[in-house]
Amino acid sequence: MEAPELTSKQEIINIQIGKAGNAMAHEFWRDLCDEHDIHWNSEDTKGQYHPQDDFPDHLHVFFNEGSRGRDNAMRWVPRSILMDLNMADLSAITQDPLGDLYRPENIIGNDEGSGNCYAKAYHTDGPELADQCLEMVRKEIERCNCLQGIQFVHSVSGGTGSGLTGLVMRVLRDYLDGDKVIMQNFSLLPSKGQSDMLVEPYNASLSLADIINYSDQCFVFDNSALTDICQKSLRMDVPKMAKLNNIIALCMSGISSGLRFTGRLNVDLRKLHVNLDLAQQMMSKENITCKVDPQHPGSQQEGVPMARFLASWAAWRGKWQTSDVDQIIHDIWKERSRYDKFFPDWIPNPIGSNICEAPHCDVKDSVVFVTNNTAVANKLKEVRQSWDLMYKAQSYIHVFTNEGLDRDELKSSADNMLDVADEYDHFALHPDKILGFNDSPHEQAEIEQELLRFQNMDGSDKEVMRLGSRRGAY
Ligand SMILES: Nc1nc2c(ncn2[C@@H]2O[C@H](COP(=O)(O)OP(=O)(O)OP(=O)(O)O)[C@@H](O)[C@H]2O)c(=O)[nH]1
Ligand SMILES: [Mg+2]
Repeated sequence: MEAPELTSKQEIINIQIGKAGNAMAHEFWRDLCDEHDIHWNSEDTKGQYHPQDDFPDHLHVFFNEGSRGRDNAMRWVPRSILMDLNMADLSAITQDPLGDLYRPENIIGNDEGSGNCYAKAYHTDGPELADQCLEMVRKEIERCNCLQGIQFVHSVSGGTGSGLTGLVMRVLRDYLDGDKVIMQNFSLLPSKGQSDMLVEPYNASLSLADIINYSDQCFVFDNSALTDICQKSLRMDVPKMAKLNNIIALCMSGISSGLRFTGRLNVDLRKLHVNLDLAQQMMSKENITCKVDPQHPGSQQEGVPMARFLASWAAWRGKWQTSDVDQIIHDIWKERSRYDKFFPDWIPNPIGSNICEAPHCDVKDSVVFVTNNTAVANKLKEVRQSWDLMYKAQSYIHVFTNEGLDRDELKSSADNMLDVADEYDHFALHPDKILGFNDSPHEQAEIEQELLRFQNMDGSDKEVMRLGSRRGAY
């Protein structure tokens, strides 16, 4: 069936890089196909759109129109570029029934391998692949009406996910030169004590420096937090990798749901029993995708300031009433709520929302809560600590310098990471009363400017999202 022609076509190009990146994104595409009723599991109708519900689908955001089959049915093609320096890992993805949907020319890889090293992927084996990727992006842009963004799905721990992603981001930023195309990353960060890769801290610091340089917003995950969600919230034993990827996919599809569906106006929605339980689930540490404590009370001893929510956004999916959603959000940050102190009073209306009536394909009624929380500084410091241990012992530095990476670059990537952490701490430590007497004139001017930025926003989730992801602070 034809997809309904809907409003503006604002396309997004997805680029999935490395083993974890491809596996995570593959689950995202499975969710998208299921939610938009694009068949992937039946040979006869593969890629075809057979709507089963009356939620209008904006297929063009993530899919291209492909060729027509014998029955004249259109085949929809994910707008995705798949990259890896290890073809064997890529074929695991492309040989899956859903793998047939990808455009074959957009599968870019070789068998060089990165040796798990950022520098090898960035300097030695990556450039040729990055050129091919640029060529594919050019072609994708030609097929687009108005490109709104490019998203990267990758891990920062592996050589390919870190180095090749950084290179491709740099090449595309140069190519897009000032265009208002949003770049966003879905990045898998290292988990403390779980590393299976020796040079992970170097890869991670170099990759985070690239994200700070080139990306507009970054959504972070780590396997240890995802495992906790599976075990504590979903009561599973030992979750398989695929389950972790499902949770990432759920977040990715939730975040983009407002772009992919139109809300209906006169819906007869079931009145939902709203209670604080939901607010608690949204705020629960057990449901966080990256292992930090967004409600950290702070500790002078450890030099950790109290965590603050700078800007947040809730993507609701399913049968939610606007009034109920407003109530839940208000219950979270209203004065004297149990979370009140974590919301600085110099940020008015700190939580934006959007409601998408089309539910997630598996979980139905749900909410994805995205927040720019200062506690992420601890994650950055954690990576920096393991980096320091390696660097002090001068371990494996030659692996990177032999591949053309400057020692200073390695050092400055780690410093960048710490700068961003400091910036977060600075915001976390801001006194709650605006323009407090203790602030220096310089600080006052800074706060005033920040405040002005907040006030100039119309409160729509789009704006909040942009705010939550000022470049350099994600
Ligand atoms: N959540 C999740 N994590 C994964 C998956 N596959 C690997 N990882 C983790 O991701 C991290 C990076 O590994 P890879 O993705 O294999 O690395 P890469 O980007 O292919 O880079 P190379 O080192 O060049 O192979 C490791 O810490 C793995 O534990 C996956 O399917 N899902
Ligand atoms: Mg790999």
